[in-house]
Amino acid sequence: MLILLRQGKISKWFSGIGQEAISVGVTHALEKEEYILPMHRNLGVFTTRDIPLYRLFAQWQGKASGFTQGRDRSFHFGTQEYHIIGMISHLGPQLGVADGIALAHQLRKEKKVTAVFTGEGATSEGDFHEALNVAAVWDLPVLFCIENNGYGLSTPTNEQFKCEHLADKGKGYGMESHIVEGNNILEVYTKVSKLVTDMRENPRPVLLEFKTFRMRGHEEASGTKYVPEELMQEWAAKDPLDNFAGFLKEEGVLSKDEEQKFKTEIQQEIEEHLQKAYAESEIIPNVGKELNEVYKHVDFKYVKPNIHRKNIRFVDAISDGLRESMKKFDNLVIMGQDVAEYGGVFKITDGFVEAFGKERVRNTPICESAIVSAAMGLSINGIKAVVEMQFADFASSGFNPIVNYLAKSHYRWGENADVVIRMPCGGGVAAGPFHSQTNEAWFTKTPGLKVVYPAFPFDAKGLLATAIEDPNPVLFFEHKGLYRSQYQDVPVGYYNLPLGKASVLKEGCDITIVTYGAGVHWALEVLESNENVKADLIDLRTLQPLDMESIYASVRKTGKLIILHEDSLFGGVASDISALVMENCFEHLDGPVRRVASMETPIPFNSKLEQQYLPKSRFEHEPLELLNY
Ligand SMILES: Cc1ncc(C[n+]2csc(CCOP(=O)(O)OP(=O)(O)O)c2C)c(N)n1
Ligand SMILES: [Mg+2]
Repeated sequence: MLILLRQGKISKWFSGIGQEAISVGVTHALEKEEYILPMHRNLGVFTTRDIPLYRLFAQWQGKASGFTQGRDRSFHFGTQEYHIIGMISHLGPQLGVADGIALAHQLRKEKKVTAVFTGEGATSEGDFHEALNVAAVWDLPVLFCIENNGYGLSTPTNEQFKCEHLADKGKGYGMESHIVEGNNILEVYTKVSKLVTDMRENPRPVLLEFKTFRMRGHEEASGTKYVPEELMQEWAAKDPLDNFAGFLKEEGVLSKDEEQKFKTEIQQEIEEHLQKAYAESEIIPNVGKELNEVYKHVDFKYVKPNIHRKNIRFVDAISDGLRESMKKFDNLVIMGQDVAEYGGVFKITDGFVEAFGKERVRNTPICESAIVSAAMGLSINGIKAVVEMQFADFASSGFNPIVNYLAKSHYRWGENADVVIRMPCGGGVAAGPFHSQTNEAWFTKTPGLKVVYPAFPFDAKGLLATAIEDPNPVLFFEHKGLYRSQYQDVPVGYYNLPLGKASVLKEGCDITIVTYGAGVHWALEVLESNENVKADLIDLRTLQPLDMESIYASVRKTGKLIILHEDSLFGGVASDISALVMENCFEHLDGPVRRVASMETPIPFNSKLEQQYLPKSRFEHEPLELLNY
């Protein structure tokens, strides 16, 4: 690998030289169908699972036949074929994903262990703490493997954590933990084999700290100047390969000739597979292909609503929709803070534990990042998940796995994230800057996510069903102000509605008003008190995919457009709609496109300040002004 790297025949690669015994030993101790989640130094996991080398070379050369088709580099890929789930660069989320995979096994009553790796540096991330805590509380059979190799890039362990051994942290999580001599393959293999055999029968997480050393730089370009020479010598004497070979020779198991024969064979294998990878075809960029593979393809099958309807509130429609999906999909799990017996802070899952059991309606510790990661893991292992954010504001604590893991996995290596994140959002309830935001633009910006934002009970129920059916990650915004103020006759039983279709609530030839969420109700109010304004009122319902065709059609007719939203102005959805309309309908416009949105401040608590912040009052005169332009 070192030679190939220097020759420029493979791209960036992180050496595991000195640490091989851990990857190889752990992987050998697991069954082939048990998932392993490696890090950047774990080449031994991939080779021990017998992935043909040419496939690895093709990945590192960014070839079309690589695991990511040239879309991601180095070890950043997974493969269901080999039950290996590769990392994202952010390191920590892997640990929570392992929790989700293990939970899926546990729900199906399968006796399987999941192993996940981390460096000692990444144990400083909050994700490490969150994932261990969740695994402990839920008794998940996850083997957490810390490779303590002395450095995180250039930072030595004493600048990374204060405890003597990372294994000592196990106690704080109520978790069994052990220190393992990581450079001794026999010790690694025997200890791990014994442990996982027991964990399959007595499910529980176990924390292992493998003591080892990184003999090369973080990656080759960065070198090892900061490592004292004595340390290098000390650990060179403990080299796992030399020592194991020496041991086998002493025991009379391996002769010099045999050793040479193995080496020659492996060299030939490498050479042969390298040539094969070279022969693999190069990527030919194709815009359509790239765009098509961001999301898993969905064939929407319309389920017609029942004619029997009941007059219910928005909040009941969400609850009803969730309940119908729980009945339809027996592999659907709901996770969130206080969602079980308590029924969630908005009582949407009230009674769900009685109906579906505690296994499927799961209270979580307060750890959004680990739970979103766990939802990804559930999806990888065949379970659908709905995650309830207690308030949409708290999605920021799970932001990283949403925008980097859920959003990017399908594009990167074809793995979808069958996860819906419910987002109770919105202002007007005097709840201050952290319980009132409508943060959809954080997510509409990120390719790979779908974003739904209904304004009526009927739409909320039907779109939630579709969001849950959809195998892609969906952020589902529910405006808290609408929960108990909006009533509608909603069909009983299961039905769905397509994503990416706006609804035209009013038709008029003078002006187009585009909005969503609470904005729809503000616009309706204003139009009702201004009967001389003849407007098309478009409720977007979903923001990603976005129904631009309905907007263009209306603007071509009216020539005038106002976009209204509750989010603050800059970088909001209105800005993109405005730009797209200018680009595509310029000749049809008879006036400037107007964006009406909240002020550029955090959302304040005092209700007078809040009313000033929100765009409703500023919107009132907009239609007339534009009409008179
Ligand atoms: C969230 C995040 N911060 C920083 C980095 C940059 N980074 C990549 S690997 C690394 C060091 C990791 O150290 P450790 O966990 O000990 O693993 P090792 O490289 O020693 O195997 C750093 C700082 C990153 N990838 N992700
Ligand atoms: Mg390290």
